[in-house]
Amino acid sequence: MFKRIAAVCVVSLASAAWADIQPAEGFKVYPYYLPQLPADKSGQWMIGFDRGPDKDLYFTTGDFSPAMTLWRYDAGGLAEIWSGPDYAGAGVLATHKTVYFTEDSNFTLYRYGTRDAAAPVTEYSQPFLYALAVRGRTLYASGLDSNWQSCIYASQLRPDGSLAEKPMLNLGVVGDPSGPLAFDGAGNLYYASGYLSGRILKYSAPEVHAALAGQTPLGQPAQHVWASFAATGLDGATGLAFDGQGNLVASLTSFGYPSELVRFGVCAAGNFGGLTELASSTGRISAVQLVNGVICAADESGIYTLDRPRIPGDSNRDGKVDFADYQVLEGNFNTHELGWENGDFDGDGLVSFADYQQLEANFGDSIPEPSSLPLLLAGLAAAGRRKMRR
Ligand SMILES: [Ca+2]
Ligand SMILES: [Ca+2]
Repeated sequence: MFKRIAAVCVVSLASAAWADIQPAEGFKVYPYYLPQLPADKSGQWMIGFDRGPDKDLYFTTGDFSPAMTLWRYDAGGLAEIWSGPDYAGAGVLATHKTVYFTEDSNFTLYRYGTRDAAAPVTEYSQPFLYALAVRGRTLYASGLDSNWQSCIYASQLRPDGSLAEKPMLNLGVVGDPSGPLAFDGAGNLYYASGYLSGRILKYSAPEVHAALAGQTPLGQPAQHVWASFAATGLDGATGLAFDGQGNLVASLTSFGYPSELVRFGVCAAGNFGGLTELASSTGRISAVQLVNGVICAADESGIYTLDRPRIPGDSNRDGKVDFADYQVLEGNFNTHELGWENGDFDGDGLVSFADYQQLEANFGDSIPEPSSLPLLLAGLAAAGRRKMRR
């Protein structure tokens, strides 16, 4: 039965062709990181990602041979951490000093200590773990029980990142096919169906605590429906994250593609406050994460951010390209820095001459130090040309 689900995924995803994400009116799509994988892995596409507290980016890629790879992108550039002959699972979670990721061939959860020299280790196995989330020192996962009912599982984390509870605690049946989960700042748990029902459930922080304490399981999904997105025509979600304003952003699909990125408004009282479409794709928008205050979403080709229109070169996003932006770029020049805010405007993970050219082309007239700027720009341009000739 598990193999059959994997086979459905194969059919569903294989025909989705690296499609562009199209922004909704008023928004634009910007590349956050489009990895250049080595030739022997270039056929793999992005599955999941997370950026840990140490700012390193971890992501998985995979294909249907099957093969999957865990990568890290940091100051040293792109590094392969682990690879195996497995279907990549949806879950990648970078937290504290530990990265967790899942594969969907044998439903294994791997643990990787980012400060250790050791390779990732098998931490836990249970059909069918789908999405991962962490709050405090507790790891949560959505998955199926032996009766094929979707449940929320949890385990305390030991100091070394290993799971204290194996099997993981079953916090209760949440009804809908397994989808992503996320916590708001107050510890309320939001859970989106993976397909079929098109709704998001909400369990309050006290309800989660009671379930963790073994008092009252979560359960009663019909009484916990927070929002429905059936009106979008899509019935499932693959990614869920809170944005910097406390609203919930989700990638929606009907088991593959097409897909949409939407924002569920959260009212002051915590109620659902309306749906805003951010982007759509004929392909598959999957993992969603808040990175440095900006919502990032992955499709097959890489990670993108959705934002109001920006001017290329405006690294601090104050609406003008000026000396402050130049200083950011200069400070990071020729380093492996991710993100527009660090001067990587084209999303190749390197602050380079190509980024400088975008800044130069849009350089505005509000320059705090007009006398010194042309010289600085000329110096940087020369440095860039020297680098390019090499
Ligand atoms: Ca600026
Ligand atoms: Ca760049």
